[in-house]
Amino acid sequence: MNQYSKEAFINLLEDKLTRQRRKYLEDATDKDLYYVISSIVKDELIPKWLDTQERYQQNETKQVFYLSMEFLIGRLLETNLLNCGLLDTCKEALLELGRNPEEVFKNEHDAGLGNGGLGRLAACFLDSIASLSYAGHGSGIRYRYGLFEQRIIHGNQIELPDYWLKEEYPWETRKADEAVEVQFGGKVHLHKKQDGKFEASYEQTDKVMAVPYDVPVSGYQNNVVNTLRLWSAEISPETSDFLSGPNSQYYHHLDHTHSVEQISGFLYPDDSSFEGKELRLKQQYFLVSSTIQGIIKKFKTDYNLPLSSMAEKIVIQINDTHPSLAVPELMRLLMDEEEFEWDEAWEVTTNVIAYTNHTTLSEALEKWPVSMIQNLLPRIYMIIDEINERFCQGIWFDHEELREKIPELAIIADDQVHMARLAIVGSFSVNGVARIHTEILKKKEMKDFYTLFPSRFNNKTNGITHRRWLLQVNPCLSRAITDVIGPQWIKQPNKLISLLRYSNDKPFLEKIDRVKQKNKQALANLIHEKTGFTVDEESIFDVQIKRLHEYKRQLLNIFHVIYLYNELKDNPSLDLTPRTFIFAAKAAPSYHLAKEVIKLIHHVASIVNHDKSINDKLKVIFLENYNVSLAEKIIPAADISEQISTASKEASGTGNMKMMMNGAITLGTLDGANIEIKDLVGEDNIFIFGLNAEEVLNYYQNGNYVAKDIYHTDDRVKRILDQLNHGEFGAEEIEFKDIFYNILYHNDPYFVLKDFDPYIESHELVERAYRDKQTWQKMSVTNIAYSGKFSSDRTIREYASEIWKLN
Ligand code: 26V
Repeated sequence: MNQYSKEAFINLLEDKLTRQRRKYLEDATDKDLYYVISSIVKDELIPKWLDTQERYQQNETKQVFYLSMEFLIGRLLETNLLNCGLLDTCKEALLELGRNPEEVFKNEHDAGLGNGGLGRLAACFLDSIASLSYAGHGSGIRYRYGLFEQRIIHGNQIELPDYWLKEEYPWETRKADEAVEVQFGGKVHLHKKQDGKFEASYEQTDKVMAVPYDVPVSGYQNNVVNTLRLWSAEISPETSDFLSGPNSQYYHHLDHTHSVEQISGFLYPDDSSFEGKELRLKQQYFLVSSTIQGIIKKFKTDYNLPLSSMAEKIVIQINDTHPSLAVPELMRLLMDEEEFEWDEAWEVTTNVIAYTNHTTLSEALEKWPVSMIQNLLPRIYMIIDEINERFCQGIWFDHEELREKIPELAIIADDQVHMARLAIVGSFSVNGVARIHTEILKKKEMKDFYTLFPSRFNNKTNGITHRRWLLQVNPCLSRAITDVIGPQWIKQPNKLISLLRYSNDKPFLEKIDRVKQKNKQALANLIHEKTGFTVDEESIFDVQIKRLHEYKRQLLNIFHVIYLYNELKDNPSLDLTPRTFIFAAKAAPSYHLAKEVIKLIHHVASIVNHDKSINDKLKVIFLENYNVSLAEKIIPAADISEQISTASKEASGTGNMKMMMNGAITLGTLDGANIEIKDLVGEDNIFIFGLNAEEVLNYYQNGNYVAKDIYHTDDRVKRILDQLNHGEFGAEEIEFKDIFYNILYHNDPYFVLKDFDPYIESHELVERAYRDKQTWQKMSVTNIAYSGKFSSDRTIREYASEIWKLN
């Protein structure tokens, strides 16, 4: 595939080292090598990048733009090497030079421009789009600070700024010549022109320059390089004139510069809870306006078509409601800049924009105060108002049966703009991210919209890129797979299904087991290095890694650990398969209860891990600063994948897919994509427990769940809660009272107590299954075999053929 021998690669490396870093090989640090190898890879990518763009232009290819406030891309060097076919050569070259490739790759700072699932999904999608040779690009914000770095001090989460751009980021190219201007505030006037049409003029707006930085998105060994365009907010040249003015103006200028640069200053660290912060709204409009201006400009130069035909060539997929101002912004640009009539503009807009919903949690639904949008984006507000007016009138006249529901359907209601409603009304496709999630949208959360627009709703079950999450992070497993079924699975992940033929093949099972053992050893070393704790490599590695949220129920997990600990204390000779419980999770900085749970996990860990009387049968590990790179280390070593959300709450989950693909067995509820995993692997190859979605929703509706009853009848539960309440796991007595009160006096909103008993039972089944090595290995292989369905290649093919209509 590539032109370099190991020797040639080493020569190139030496040459670049001297020219770019003024260093000889002997003196080069790992960082020097990182930068130099990145530059070699960039040289490989750039001609392909240019060719790809030219091809799209020449062929007037239909293109999709994936608009997202988050792209959690992690490190890129290894991926790009793999995609160029240079990974093996590079690794061999480094080894020959006595260098450890991992140590070199580690010098890349994770690009943590996302919170969790939604941002990582965007990154996996870009990978699949390019690898399947589709014309699709990402558009996001170049936050100067990514998601905070987490430190834990005495069990407390501390947030440190993530200044990921401190050193040069080698993958980006600044494209100053493609900057556009974004306007905020000011006044709008509508004038009637001679032909009777209205014209909008803007006065005294604050102008901000949006400067794009392009990052290449390479496809897997197919010569395709698409673009992730990240926009940065800068002071507009018009305003810069102040610089030469008198002193007061100078300071005013500095102040203004500061507030402009704030727009791309940092990523908001909340996920799943909406706060109406003005700066966040600015960020959203900044992303949307710059992206769509860029698209229109490019459309005019590259396509020999009128803008009225935009929908034939352009799709804008919006990742949740965060970029839903795309609807009024596209309307605005078409009407105010391109002289479209309302109906014409509406026709284009609603055929270009498609919306993906990622949550039904009511607290996460975006609703902006009317006054905030009016002040910050007066023209946009006028347009939203008009969309709303027409939409409500349409219901009034054409859907009498829904007249009463207008207040629940209106885009503007109770002095707020409801962004999900705007997104549904303004787009041609609305999709959920797993089968059950889409069903809940259609039957419950968005029921009336589904009645209005049945053909818009569709499901696209999430996926993950198997290139990163198997091939790259687990090379030994990948080799073992290729050894038996050949390499076709890399291009066609569905081929992993052939592994079923080896699910009784003892030598293969043993090989898979050795690989897992090796990965567990590596993780054990990392755990030791990071926490000082020694864990038993033979123990069950039971893993829960995801954002910390009540609905994800890390609390249920730690309650089980406390239960096991209590059992061992009562009976130290209890025959228990040793377990290592591994957690990693960031909590939103203002999410008090989530932070309490982190603290509880740490306090339990410090008691359990130091208690000699339990003979190392239990260990509790919390790895701090969960991010993509840490996930890459943990996932290949997982035996059990904890996916224990309250049923109906987790839209899909994607960590479940990553761990399944690496041979872990899911222990989970019937929620999100767990259900689809279960349907594939069958009940014997997964551990399912607890309430299902219907039961949960019925409890909520009927209000007939009483947590206190369980506290009073289940001694195990009472003991744990009393231990919390009496400060047995706290430094002082008051610690963990909030958790206690939340469960007993707020009636356990996420059914931790209700699912406690079935969860314990399920863990007992896990333990029993693990004792029978061969059965376990067979389960593991079965999971890997069926995981091909969860490659994001499958997901992207579905988007491309059913929504985007790409070739
Ligand atoms: C929500 C909000 C609320 C407003 C403030 C800022 C903010 C930032 C991010 C979010 C994201 C919430 C939605 C989300 O992340 N959903 C997750 O999407 C994954 C990919 O589809 C899916 O696997 C998870 O189940 C779902 O929770």
